[in-house]
Amino acid sequence: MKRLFALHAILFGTASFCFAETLPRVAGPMEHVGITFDGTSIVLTPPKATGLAMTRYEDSYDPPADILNGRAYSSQYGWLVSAAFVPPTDSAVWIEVLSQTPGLLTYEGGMRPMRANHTYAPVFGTADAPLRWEWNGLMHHPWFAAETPGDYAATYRVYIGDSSGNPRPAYGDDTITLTWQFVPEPASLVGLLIGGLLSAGRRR
Ligand SMILES: [Cu+2]
Repeated sequence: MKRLFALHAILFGTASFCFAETLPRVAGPMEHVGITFDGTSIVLTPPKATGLAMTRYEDSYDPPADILNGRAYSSQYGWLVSAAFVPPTDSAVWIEVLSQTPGLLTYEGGMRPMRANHTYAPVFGTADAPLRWEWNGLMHHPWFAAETPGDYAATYRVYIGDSSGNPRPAYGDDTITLTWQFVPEPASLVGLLIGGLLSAGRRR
């Protein structure tokens, strides 16, 4: 009887934890890629840290954030104005992925506290999304994710383009490479506990 009660307690604890955590987590400090325009060229400032951790949780999110379910992810990197500027007339700032590790997945985010309102739409080549993405000038933390443990990297070009994303060659661009590490986690504690209890029951 005691054993059964313990198992129920663990299952109940897990279920209530999952229901409470319906939004993706925002682990770690923000790491910004600074963006400005000096009148001639885009100028980027690298984030303070690189090789950021992607972490896989036992959470289950509701759509549209469910694209992160079962995957390791991070929203630490973000695009942010480093010095106020006005783009040239009839122009926009575009961010284009030039190369990336196969298996790196990216979804549209925004400001981290606003994550209940993010679209979680695929961007930067994920699920055949365009490689180019128009930046609206606000702080934007995309959701970077992966299914397989390993090292990940992506190189982006930030440039002045027209409303369709065609580069305007009169202006200079800048590039930045971001990196992540998805370190495999040990088997979940809850899974081990339940597995242990079940095998203990079978042994009887
Ligand atoms: Cu930020």
